[in-house]
Amino acid sequence: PNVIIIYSDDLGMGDLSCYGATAVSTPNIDKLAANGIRFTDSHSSAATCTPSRFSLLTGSYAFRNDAAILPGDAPLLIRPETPTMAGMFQQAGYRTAVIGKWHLGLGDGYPDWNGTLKPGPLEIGFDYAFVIPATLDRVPTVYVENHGVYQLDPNDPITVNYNKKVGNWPTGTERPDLLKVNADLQHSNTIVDSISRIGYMTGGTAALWKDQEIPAIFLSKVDSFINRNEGSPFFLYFSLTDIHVPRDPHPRFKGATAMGVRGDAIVQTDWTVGELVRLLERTNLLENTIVIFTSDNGPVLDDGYADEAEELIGSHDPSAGFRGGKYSAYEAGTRMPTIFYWKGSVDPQVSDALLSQVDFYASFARLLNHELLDNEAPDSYELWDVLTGNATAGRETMLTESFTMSVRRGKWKYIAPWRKPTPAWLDNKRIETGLQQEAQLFNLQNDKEEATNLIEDEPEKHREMGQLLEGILSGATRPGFKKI
Ligand code: NG6
Ligand code: CA
Repeated sequence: PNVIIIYSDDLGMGDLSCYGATAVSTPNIDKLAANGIRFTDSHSSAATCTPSRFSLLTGSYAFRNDAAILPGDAPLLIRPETPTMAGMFQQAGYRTAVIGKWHLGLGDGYPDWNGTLKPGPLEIGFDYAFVIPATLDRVPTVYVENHGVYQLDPNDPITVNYNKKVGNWPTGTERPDLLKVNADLQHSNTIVDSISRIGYMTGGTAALWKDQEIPAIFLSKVDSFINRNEGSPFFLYFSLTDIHVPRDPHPRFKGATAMGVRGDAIVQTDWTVGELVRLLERTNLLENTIVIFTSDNGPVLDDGYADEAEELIGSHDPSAGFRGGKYSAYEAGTRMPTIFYWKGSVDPQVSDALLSQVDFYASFARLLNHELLDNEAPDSYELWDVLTGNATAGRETMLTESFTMSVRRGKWKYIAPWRKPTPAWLDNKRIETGLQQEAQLFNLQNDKEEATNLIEDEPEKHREMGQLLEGILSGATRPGFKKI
């Protein structure tokens, strides 16, 4: 079968109606859920984007590579010699593509925006790439197709700088009157498309993206990728930019919810999924295509722009009753909406199995009959039967990363102490990071809200969970893995 992983950005489990949302309706995603496996305890490897994406593609916990949120001008984080899930599909004869958000760095050293951006996705297993380099709120605000900036006019080269202003395009600090949405200081650098961003840029006018058009542009690239590869199976990592900030959905979604742009961006996400499914139907591929829908980290309301996400949230709970959200060590940081859809090939059900996105790698290896190399996918567990709803016992233990590290063993959850200062930009947000000087221990069985810290009451469990974490930190967890 073809395999598509739809990876949304900053979408919470509670943001979808199939997980209980009532203030927004997501019929297209709900349809996949109703006819597939809907997971309730499936996790990204981290509470932020870059580390989660690193883990998804490499089957490795992100700390093994020091993966943290990357600036928009970072070099490629995954070294070309690292085995990736895309590379595995490629070896199995699939055509592979990444379309959407990248945020794993480009190039060696400093990216050459006006030349060849290499190494990048094409050097780590993708046959085709059409990406935005980092995040919607970071410069350069251009698409990259394969090895170069898309639609760049060579007479109008791009300059990017994350430390000081370059060129004479106004910044949000200088010209707040030009903005469609106000932003905090970090997001008040160069203005592009009436939105100020993190970082400074100038040049590349013909290549600049228009925020409202991004989902349709991605879909058109998906359409041509699929049509180009008629006859051969494909693996598509479809990495949506919704619902990350700045949220500027297409005007057709304006007012689709009473929650402002954040709610409307959820509706746009659902539309994108619907369009993709219709494309698969049109091309007669739906029955032979596995579609996974999930997200990279938990939900956040105010992430730098005054877009009224907080003011208009009403009783909507993006964290679906769990504590925390994006950046947080608590459950909602990594507990992701996760749907496995394979028309006609799985028994629709809800699964409470514990699962991590690092497991997709080894699980698809099983599908492909690919025997993992000694140095491949160090933390990935083969859970194909769980993914497809043929088994209910998922992982027994799991690591998740925020700034600190957390481990699960069954329903027990341990959050390691954090004794360094919280980054200043995070400190002044109203975000429950879960970072505390002392360790925390919860029993999610009867305390899914992580309200009662049992660290004093359960010294034995404390020791056991601490040891579990030490063990994970000291080496790969996949049986059979050998470093070479
Ligand atoms: C943070 C940004 C935030 C967002 C995040 C990455 C500031 C103050 N905040 O540093 O806006 O871009 O990085 O989000 O700079 S993620 O989903 O890609 O991890
Ligand atoms: Ca994200």
